[in-house]
Formats: sequence, C-alpha cells, structure tokens
Amino acid sequence: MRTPFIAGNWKMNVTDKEALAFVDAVKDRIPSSEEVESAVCAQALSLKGMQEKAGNTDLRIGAQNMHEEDHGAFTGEISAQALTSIGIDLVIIGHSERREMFNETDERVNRKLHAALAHGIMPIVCIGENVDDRDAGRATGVVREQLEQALQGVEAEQVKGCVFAYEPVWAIGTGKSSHPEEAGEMARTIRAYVHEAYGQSAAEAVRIQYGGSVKPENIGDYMADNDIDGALVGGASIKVDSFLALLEAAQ
Ligand code: G2H
Repeated sequence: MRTPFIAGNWKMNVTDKEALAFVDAVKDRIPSSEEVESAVCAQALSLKGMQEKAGNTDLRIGAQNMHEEDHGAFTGEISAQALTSIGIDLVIIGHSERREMFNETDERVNRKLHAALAHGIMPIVCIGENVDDRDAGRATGVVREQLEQALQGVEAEQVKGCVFAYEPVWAIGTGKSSHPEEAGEMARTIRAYVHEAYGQSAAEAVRIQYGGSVKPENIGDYMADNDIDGALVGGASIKVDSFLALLEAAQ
C-alpha cells in the first residue's frame, strides 16, 4: 500500500510572512503521515523559518528547485547541501515552468535527480506533455521519453523513493484540469515504464501524483484511481482552508 502524498507548490506567490503564518495555522491540523503525507514547497528564503515552525509535526517542507552541483560559482542557486543543512529533505525537480522558462533540459533534470538522491532528498520529478504533443497523439511517447532521460543511471532501490508528478502542461494554472481517466491512464504508463525498467517491486513502490488545476472539489476524482497516489497542487494549496480540505479529501 502506498501512502497518499499531497504536496503544495506555492511557486513565487507567497511571502515569508505569509508562509510562516500558514505553517502556524495548519501545523496542529495536519493528518498523521501514516494516513496522508503532506508537504508545501515554498520559496527558498522561507524554508528555514517554515521548517523551524513545522518542528516535529507531520507537515513536510520542501524546495521548488535545487542545483545539481554541491557547490561552486553558481550565483543565485541553491545546493542540496544547503537544503539538508536546514533539515529540508524534499525538492521538486523539473517542473514544466523550469523546463520552459529556465531552459531546464532532461539532462539537467537527470543530474539534479542524482544530486537529490545522493543527499537523501526525496525528489518529486515532474513530467508531462504540452498541448501540441497531446493534440498530435504524442503524449505517451513524450512522457516515457522524459522518464527515461530523468532516470538515466538511477538504481532500482533509489527509484522506489522517487515521486513522479504527472503534470500535463496545458492543465497547469489554467483551470483546465485533465480528465481523471486520462490522468489515470498516464499514471499507468508511468508505472508500466518503471516496471519495465526496474521490476515489479519498484513499480509498486513509486508514488505518482497528478498535477494541474487540482482543487478540493476535484481531488477526489483523481484519488479514486488506484494508480494516482496524490497530487502536486499549485493555486489551491496556498489558502489554509483549501490546503486542509485537500488533505482531508486525500485520506
Ligand atoms: C501545476 C500545479 C502545481 P496548479 O504546476 O504544480 O499548479 O495547481 O495551479 O495548476
């Protein structure tokens, strides 16, 4: 049995003051991580304060990105070591916004994934097709290719600890969510790929989230699919009541 995993991706939308107030407001209302795992991924400057406030609660704090090198002349970047030094052990890798706006290639996603795994940071690896790929019937091929590239050189035992977020690019922040059946089919494609490449126990262990305009009103439709283990949620994860409603619906 895989534990459901709901992660908020706040993107660049929450100030430090708001982030700390959010943790204060939710930390005593977070379900047990045995029922549902809960996380919010915030801007880097808020991570330390949030982590301190979250303390020993079951709310996990994550980063939205990190650099693949341990250190060096990479102005403005954040290393895995810097994250783990403040207790952060979760990171989103390869979000489509980073792929599109910051030229993040499959090869860099792969290097970031290796860096996260080497430092014991749980990666949420984002994959998903754009609208042209979907319209041309290439969605499955694109997702399989992204997976193959992201996982180059990764061992089966490491894959078991990875989370994959299937986020069709056309559904991100648009209000146009993917049909739950289509999302479920893609989750099965992802699991089938892991099965082919790493075997049954890895395929059964990996958690697959759906992302793209998830909200409390529709999360149940996705979670009803046996192959969807949770959600990566942008806009609807920012408000306290909405975030708690997502967690409630995922249990
Ligand atoms: C997709 C998602 C969060 P939203 O990026 O990863 O954002 O839920 O706002 O579509």
